[in-house]
Amino acid sequence: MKAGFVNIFGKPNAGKSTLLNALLGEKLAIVSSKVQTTRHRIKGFLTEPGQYQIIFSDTPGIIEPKYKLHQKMMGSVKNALEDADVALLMVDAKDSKEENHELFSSLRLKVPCVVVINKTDAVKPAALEEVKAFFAAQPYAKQVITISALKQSNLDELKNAIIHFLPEGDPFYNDEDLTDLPTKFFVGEMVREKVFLLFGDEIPYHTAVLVNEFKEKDTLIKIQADIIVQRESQKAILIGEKGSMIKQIGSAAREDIEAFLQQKVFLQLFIKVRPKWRDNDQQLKEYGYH
Ligand code: GDP
Ligand code: K
Ligand code: MG
Repeated sequence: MKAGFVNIFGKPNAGKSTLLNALLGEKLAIVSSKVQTTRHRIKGFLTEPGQYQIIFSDTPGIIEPKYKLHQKMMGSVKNALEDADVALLMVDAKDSKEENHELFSSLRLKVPCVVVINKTDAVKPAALEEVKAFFAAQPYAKQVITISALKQSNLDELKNAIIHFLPEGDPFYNDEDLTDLPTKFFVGEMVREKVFLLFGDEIPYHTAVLVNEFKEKDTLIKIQADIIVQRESQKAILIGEKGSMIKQIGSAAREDIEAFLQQKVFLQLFIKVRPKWRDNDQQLKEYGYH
């Protein structure tokens, strides 16, 4: 049997989280068109009993840290660099090849690397061939595969390549497990995603979500979560006129959570102001950024 860690690296917005979800057929990682949506290392397991267990990790896009939250984010990337058996180096086909090449070289990975050129649906075939040839010539590229994570095209080819490079070994997790993170984590992420989708420029980067209560009550799951922001003015924006925005966040998040849990949910959201939480070790820990 083959088993091991396959970690996805790349610049912000390459499509790493979209790929994880597409490979697993389950929405584990939140997705938005904004950079730095993903803050954690998120593992998802793909198991074919007796044949393979692939432990995928989605990671935050690689950036220069500007505050402590960023440092924690890049810490999780570093961990993923250390335990990879196979690395997927993901590049947006529309993005600068040279910049991505510089990043991939700087990672100095010693494990087999598959360069995954994503967003084939958004470029012309000739341009794609050029990107493909460029990466095929790089010493770190064991293989180059072009996909569209969004349209789910060519994922089987990618999966076969991964299995080919995966080491022999026993499975690390039970066949039926999908992830090692608690349900509560995903619930918080679904709320956070709505903030990324509904609000412009700055707000999402000042926001964290803390799930305080997760209780099964008869046929319903009761969830209470706090949305944390840094300033009173941000709180007012999140609440919106007569509560219109918080209502939108709540109903969109509830829909996703119900689909994920396959159960009816009562979701209660509060907004709290915690100045400078992004640079406060204790608060970062409380909100799940270790
Ligand atoms: P990450 O930051 O690398 O995790 O990227 P995301 O998965 O969050 O995706 C960033 C943006 O790119 C989102 O708007 C996605 O819908 C979009 N995206 C991801 N994969 C594709 C793709 O194959 N084609 C196109 N056109 N867009 C994609
Ligand atoms: K993103
Ligand atoms: Mg992501």
